[in-house]
Amino acid sequence: MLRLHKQIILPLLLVILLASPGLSATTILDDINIRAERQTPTEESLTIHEVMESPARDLGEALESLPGLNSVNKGAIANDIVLRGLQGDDINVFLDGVRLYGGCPSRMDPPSFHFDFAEVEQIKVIKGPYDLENPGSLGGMVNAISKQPPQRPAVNVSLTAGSFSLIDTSATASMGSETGDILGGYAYKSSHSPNTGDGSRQIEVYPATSPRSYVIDLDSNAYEIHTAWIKGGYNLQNNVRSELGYSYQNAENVLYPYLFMDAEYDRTHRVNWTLKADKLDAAVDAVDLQLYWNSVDHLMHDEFRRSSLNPMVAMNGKTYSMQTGSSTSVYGAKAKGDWLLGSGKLTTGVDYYYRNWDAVNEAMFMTYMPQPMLPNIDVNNIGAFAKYSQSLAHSFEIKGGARIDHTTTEANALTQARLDSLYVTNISGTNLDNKNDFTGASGNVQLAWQVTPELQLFSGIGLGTRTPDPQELYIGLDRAAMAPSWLGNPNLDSTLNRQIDFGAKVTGDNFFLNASVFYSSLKDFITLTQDIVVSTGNSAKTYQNVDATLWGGELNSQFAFPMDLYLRGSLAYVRGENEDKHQPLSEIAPLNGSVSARWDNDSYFAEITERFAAGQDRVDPDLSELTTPGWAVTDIKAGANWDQWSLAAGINNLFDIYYVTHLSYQRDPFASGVKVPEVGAFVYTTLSYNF
Ligand SMILES: [Cu+2]
Repeated sequence: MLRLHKQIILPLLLVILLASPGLSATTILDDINIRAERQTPTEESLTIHEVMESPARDLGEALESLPGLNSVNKGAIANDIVLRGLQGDDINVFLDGVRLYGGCPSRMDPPSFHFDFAEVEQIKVIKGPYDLENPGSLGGMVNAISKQPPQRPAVNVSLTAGSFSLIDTSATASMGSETGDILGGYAYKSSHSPNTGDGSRQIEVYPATSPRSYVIDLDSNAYEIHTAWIKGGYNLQNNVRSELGYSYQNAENVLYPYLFMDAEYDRTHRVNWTLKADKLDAAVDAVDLQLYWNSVDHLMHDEFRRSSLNPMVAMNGKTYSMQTGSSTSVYGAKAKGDWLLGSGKLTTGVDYYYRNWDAVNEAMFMTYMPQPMLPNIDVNNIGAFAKYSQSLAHSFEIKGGARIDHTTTEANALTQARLDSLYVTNISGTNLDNKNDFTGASGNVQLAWQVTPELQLFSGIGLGTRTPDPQELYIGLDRAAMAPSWLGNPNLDSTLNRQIDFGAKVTGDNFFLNASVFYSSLKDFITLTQDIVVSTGNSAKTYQNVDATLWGGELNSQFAFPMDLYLRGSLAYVRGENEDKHQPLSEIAPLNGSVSARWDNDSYFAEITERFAAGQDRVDPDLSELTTPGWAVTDIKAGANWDQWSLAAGINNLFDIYYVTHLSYQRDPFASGVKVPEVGAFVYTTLSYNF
C-alpha cells in the first residue's frame, strides 16, 4: 500500500496540494515541502511516478518538464539531454553514479538511452558546476537513481499503448527481507514512426527524390528496445549493505530521420557493485565503495534510405553506401567517506575511470576502405575531491569544496602519417600528436540563507572543467572532395567554466516558487569551426577553443487552490555568445516553459497543460544554423486510481499542431537540410498494477 502511494498517488498529489484537508492534501503538501526543504535553486528532481503518467518515451523527453532542461530529438526516441544550453560531454548523465557512454559518434545513443524508466525511482539534476564527486560536470549533472526493493514481495506491471502502435511495457518483481533482497525486471518498447502535425510520418520529412528519404514501409518499427535487469542486495549488518546489479539492453532498428543513417542495433551490458556502510562510529558517518563496468556495441548504416539504392552500392557487392560500427566500454571505481567534523560534514573521495572508444566507417565515396573514424581511443582519468558543509549562525549554511583530475588520452589507431596528411589544418597547427594529457582543478562555494521560514536565498560561485572528449580530439572522417571532412583537433585545451548563481525560494502552506539566475564565463569552450582547408587541399570542419558566455535563469512554481485545484508553471531562458567572434553560440533553446492546471481528488484527476517556446533568431553563422519560429501545444490527460490499479489516458498536442523545436535538426558537418518535426496529436493510455 505504501509502495502504491509512492508509485502512483504521489504524482497526482504533486500537482494537487492543499484544498481538501484530508489525507491527500497532507501527502501532496509533504511532497511539496520535501522539495522546498531539500532543494536549492540549482537542483531539480523528477520522480518516476510523474513520468509514468506521461507518454514520454525516454528520460530526455521526460526531463523536458523541468525548467532549464531541453532535449535534442533525432527521431521517435533517443532524446539527448540539454541543460542550460550545454549538452554532450559538457554535462554528466549517470545511473546510480555509473559513467556510461554511447557508442555512436553522432550521439544516436546518448547515455540516458541505455537504461529504462522502469529501472529508475528518481532523477536528480544539479545545474551548474556544483558536482564535485565526478570528473567533468562542467555544466551540471543528471543522476538517475534505481529502485530499491521493499522488505516484502512486490510486483509492478505497467502497460502503455498509444498512437502509431506505441507499446511501452515493463514488469518488475522483487523479494526482500532484513538480510537481503533481489529484484528483476524486463521492459519492452516499440513504435512506428509517429505522425507530425501535417499528417505525414516523421520519417517522411525528406522529399522522395532525396538520398536521405526512407525506402521502407511507413509501418516499420521506428525502434524496438528490450531491457532486462537483475539486482541483488545483501545486508551484512544493519548498517552495511552490498549490492550487485546487471542489465542487458538490445535496441534494434532505431530510425533517426535527423541523421543520414539509422541504427541496426545497440547492445549494452552494465554491471555495478556497491558497498555502503553507515554510522560506523561517532566520526565516520558513511563509507561508500563502487566498482562498475559497461559496454555498448553499435552499428548504423543507410540501408533504409534511398542513398543505399545507388547502383554503385550493388556493384561493390554492398547493401549500404555508408556504415559505421562502433564500440565503447568503461571501467570505473570510486571510494568515498563522509566524516563528521566540527558541526559540519566532510566528504572525501577518490575515483578512477577508463574508457575505450572505437569506430570504423566504410563509405562508397571512399571505395569502402575502412576508416578509423574513432581510432581506438583510450581515456584514463583519476581524480580526488573533498567538500565540506556546515550550518552557521543566523540561519546561514555554507558548503564548498575542490576536486583535482588528471586525464590521459591516446588514439591507438591514429598513425602519424594519417595525422600529417589529413588532420593538419590552419586551426590546429602542424605538430599533432595522438596522445594528450590534462590536469584540471574545479571547486565551488555555496551559501544559503534562510531569511524567514518562507524565504530562502541562495548564491553560488563555481569553477568546473572538462577535458576535450575523444571525438573532439581525434575523430577522422575523410570525405574527400564529396563534402567537408569531420576532423578532431588534438591540440584542444580543456574547457573551464567560471559560474555564479543566485536564487530565491519562497514556500508556503499551499505554494512553492523557485527563481534562479546564472552567469557562466566559458574559457576555451569547444565549438565546431567554419569550413577550413586541410593539408590534402580539401575542406573540413574541426573543433576549436573559443571564449564564450552563457547566462539565463529559470522560474518554477506550484500553487494549490480550494476545490482540489492545482496550478503549476515554469519558464526558462538561456543566451549563449561566442565572445571571440561576437556571434551567438549554436544549439541554444529559446525561451520556453509550460503552465498546467489540475483537478485531483486522490481517486480521479484531470489535467491540461500548455507547452510553449518562443522563436529563436540567435543562430551561429559558422554552422549555417537556421532560425526557428515559436510554438505552443496543448496536452490533456485524466486518470483514476483504485487500490493496486491505476489508469491514465491523454492526448498530447491535442490540436495536432505542426511544429519544430530549435534543437531538432542536424548542424554541420552532417547537416541533412531538414528540420525533424515534433509529434502531432498523440493518444495514449497507461494501465499499471502495483503490489
Ligand atoms: Cu550511430
